[in-house]
Amino acid sequence: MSFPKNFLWGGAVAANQCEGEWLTDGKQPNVTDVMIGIGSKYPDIKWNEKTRKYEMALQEGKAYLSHDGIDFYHRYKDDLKLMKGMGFNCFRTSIAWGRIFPNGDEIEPNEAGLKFYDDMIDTMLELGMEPVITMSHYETPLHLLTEYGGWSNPKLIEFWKRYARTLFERYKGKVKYWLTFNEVNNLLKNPFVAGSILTIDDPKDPSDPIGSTTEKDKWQGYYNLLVANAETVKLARSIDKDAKVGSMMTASSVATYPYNCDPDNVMGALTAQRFANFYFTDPNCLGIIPGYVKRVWKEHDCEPEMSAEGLQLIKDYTVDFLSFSYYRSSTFEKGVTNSSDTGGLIGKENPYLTGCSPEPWCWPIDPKGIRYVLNTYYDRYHLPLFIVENGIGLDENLNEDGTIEDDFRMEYVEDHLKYIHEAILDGVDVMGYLYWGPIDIVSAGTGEMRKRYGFVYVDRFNDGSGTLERKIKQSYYKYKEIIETNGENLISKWASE
Ligand code: BGP
Repeated sequence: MSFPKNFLWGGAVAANQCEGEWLTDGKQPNVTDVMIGIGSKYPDIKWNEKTRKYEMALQEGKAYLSHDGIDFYHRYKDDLKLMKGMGFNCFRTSIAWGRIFPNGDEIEPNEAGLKFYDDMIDTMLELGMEPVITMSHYETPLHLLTEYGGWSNPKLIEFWKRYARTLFERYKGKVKYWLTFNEVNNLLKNPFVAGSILTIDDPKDPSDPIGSTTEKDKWQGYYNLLVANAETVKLARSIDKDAKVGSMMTASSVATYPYNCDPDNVMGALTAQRFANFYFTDPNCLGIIPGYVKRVWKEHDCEPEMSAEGLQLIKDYTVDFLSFSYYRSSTFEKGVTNSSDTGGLIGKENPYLTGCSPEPWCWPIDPKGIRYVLNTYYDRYHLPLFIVENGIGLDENLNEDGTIEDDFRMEYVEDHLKYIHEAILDGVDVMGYLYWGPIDIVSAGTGEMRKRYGFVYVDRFNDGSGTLERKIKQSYYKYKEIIETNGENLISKWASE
C-alpha cells in the first residue's frame, strides 16, 4: 500500500526563526523577540544550556540571532524556489501576528505587514505549493503581555478574533490550511511562549504591574485559548467555506511510555500524556473539557472564570484536523520529574533506544514512537492527522569542496516515514508530512544557528557572522526523490529488507 495520492509533502518554518527584520514596516516585538539566544560570542551563556532565557527588556551584549534570522524577509522568493526544487507541494510558515497588529490591540491592521504576506503567499501559489499557515507560532505581541497579562486576560480573545478575521478575509481562496496556536499544549510547561503568561519565578522587573502569576492564571489562559480556538473555527467557516482549521500540538509527549509495568508508572504515564496533551486535544477535537482537568481545578482551587456561551462555542466548533510535531519519546517513572524542552518531555533514559541527536542536544531517536502517536490520536479522535514538524538538528560544517553529507539526517527521516507508513497501513488518516526546518534557521529552544535542521545550509553562525549564502546538502536530493516517487522508493526498499 502506498502513501495516499494527495499526500502533502513539504517542510515547515516559523516567521520568528527565519524572517529577521523584527522591527521593520511597523512590526513591534513579540514574546520570542525578547528571548536571549546561545552564542559563542556570549561566554556567560553555556553551550550545554538547553533552554533559552528571557528578560522583559533587551539585554546589551546578549545574542538575539532571531532578530535577523536567515533574512527570509528579503530572500523568501529564492528560498521558496529551493523548496520547490525538492518537489514540495506545500510549505508551512507562520504569519507574525505583530506584523499585522503590531501591538495586538489596534483596531486597524498594518497594511505593510499584510502586503508582505500577500506576496509571500502568492509566491507559494505560483510555485504550486499549498500554503499551510500557523496563525501564531509563539508570536503573541509583547504588548499584550506587558499591558494585559497575556492569554489569562479574556480581552485577548477579542484581539485575536480581529486578527483571525483579517487573515481569513484577506487570504480567502488562497490559504486552505490554517493552524491556530503552535504547540499550544506547552501552556502548562512553558506558559511564556505558549500563552505569553509569566510564572512566579520568571525574571521580571519588580515594578511590573502584572504581578505574580498563579495556577489560576494559567488555567484562565487555557480556557481563553480554547475559546479563541473555537472562535477561529467559527470565523473560518463563516468567511471561507474551503478553509480548514487545525490545532497544533507538540505530540512527542503522547509517546510517554511507562518505564515498566508498575501500575503507578502506567497511570503516571497516562497522567503525563493527559496534562501534556489530551487536556488540549480533547476540547479542541471533542468539544469537552475533561474530568481530570476539572478535578485539578477543584482540588487546587484554580477554576477559571467561564461562561455558558464560551463552553458552548468550545463544544460546537471543534477543529477540522489535528496537526502536530513529533521529535522523540520519553518515559515515566514515579519519583522522576519529567522536565521538558522544545523536543518534548524528558524523563528517565529509555534503555531500548540506542540513537540520539549529537551533543549538547542529545534528543533520543524513536521512529516507532510516531506510529504510536498517530494511532493514539486517531483511535481517540478519528480526525485527519497532519505531521507538521519532524526533523533532526545537527552541528554541520561545509566540507572543503563546499558539500555537506548528511546521511544521518536522511536515516532519521526515512525511519520516521517507515513508521508513518505503518500507521497508514493501520488505517490512520495521515494528511501529510512536513519536515521541520528544511532550510537552516534559528533554533527555537536555544536561539542558536549551530543546531541545523536544513536540507539547505545557510552560512550564518552563532556569533552572528556569515554571508547568508545558501548551499544544498546531500539530503536535498534524497528528500526530492522520496517526494517525486510519493514514497514508493522507500516502500520498495523496505520490502527488500
Ligand atoms: C518545536 C517548535 C519549533 C522548533 C522545533 C525544534 O517545538 O515548534 O519552532 O524550532 O521545536 O526545536 P529547536 O529549534 O529548539 O531545535
